[in-house]
Amino acid sequence: MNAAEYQLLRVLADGQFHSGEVLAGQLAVTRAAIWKRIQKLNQIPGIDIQSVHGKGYRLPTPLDLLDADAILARIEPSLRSRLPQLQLLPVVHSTNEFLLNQCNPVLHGGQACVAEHQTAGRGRRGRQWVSVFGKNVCLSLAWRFDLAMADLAGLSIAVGVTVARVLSAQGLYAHGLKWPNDVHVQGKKLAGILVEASGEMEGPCLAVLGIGLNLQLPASAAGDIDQPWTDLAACLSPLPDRNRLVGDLLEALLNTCIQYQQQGLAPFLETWKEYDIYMGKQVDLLMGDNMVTGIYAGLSDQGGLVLDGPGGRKTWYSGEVSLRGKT
Ligand code: BT5
Repeated sequence: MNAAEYQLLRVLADGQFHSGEVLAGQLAVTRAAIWKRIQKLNQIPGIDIQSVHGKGYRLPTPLDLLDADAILARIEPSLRSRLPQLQLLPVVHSTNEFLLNQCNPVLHGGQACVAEHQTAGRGRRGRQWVSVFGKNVCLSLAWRFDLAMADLAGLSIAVGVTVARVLSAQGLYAHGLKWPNDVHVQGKKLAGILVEASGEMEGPCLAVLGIGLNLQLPASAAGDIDQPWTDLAACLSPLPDRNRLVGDLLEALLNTCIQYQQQGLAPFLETWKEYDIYMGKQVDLLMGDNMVTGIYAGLSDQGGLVLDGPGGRKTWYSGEVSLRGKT
């Protein structure tokens, strides 16, 4: 989506009718140019601008588009200096990929990027993260840690705790955390976290913390999701303002990075327990073609999964966990 199309969408975001003539005057182009832009916009998943003879164009429901001022207004002023760059992108492959490629290595503090839509949003191990335009949170924060690469192993646990706390502060109470990086509501995935790091083995390291959170995900767009999923619209009313939510997540993430640099994972582990959905349950842990079964006994100090299995207690650092008998 180019800047002119995004500008047109901003006018239409109110969900009201706008005639082609008025739009053309407002944006100083021809009516034909407006029509062309509408056709382009309608090719993007989640955008469905209607055209009604004699009335004009409108979106069937208003869009809560991203707004940098509204996002930054949620971040405590003393923390804002730790975020020298916040970029809003209408459409990008992946906010994590964007920051990994663009991140300024000498910048002090964090660089964040939020997108209206990702065309190649990514999960772990090449999996896909699905989103539609303007109705989800696709947020990444890049942060330079003066820590060895191995010390970042628990970062996605800390980020999970951070997201869970922010959601609690919005009034959600039914959510929990599934090791290593999912936020679930009643067995359905609401949000996912992807931490990607690069740097020297002994540090410093650049970590990009990515959060994908469904606000309103239409079922028509979710066909590629191969597990139960949900969105905030299904479990929280009223739905939080999207910019405020992004601002709150960013503020919390900045605090998490600062705390993790100083204290590591330890302060987050206690809170993880409050949200842990599998504690004491019999689970399967799938690692490629191998599966181990045991009683889920919480997390190790490094954020690994502790399982009490037939061979005794063991800690695992990768794999997909599910309740026994469910995939
Ligand atoms: C994750 O991976 O859950 C990490 C997702 C991180 C997405 C954010 S968005 C901002 C930043 N930029 C990126 O490119 N990525 C990050 P994983 O645990 O591997 O889970 C992936 C699986 O979740 C998929 O295989 C689907 O089964 C499921 N899934 C995909 N999209 C979903 C959605 N919108 N809601 C719920 N589940 C989804």
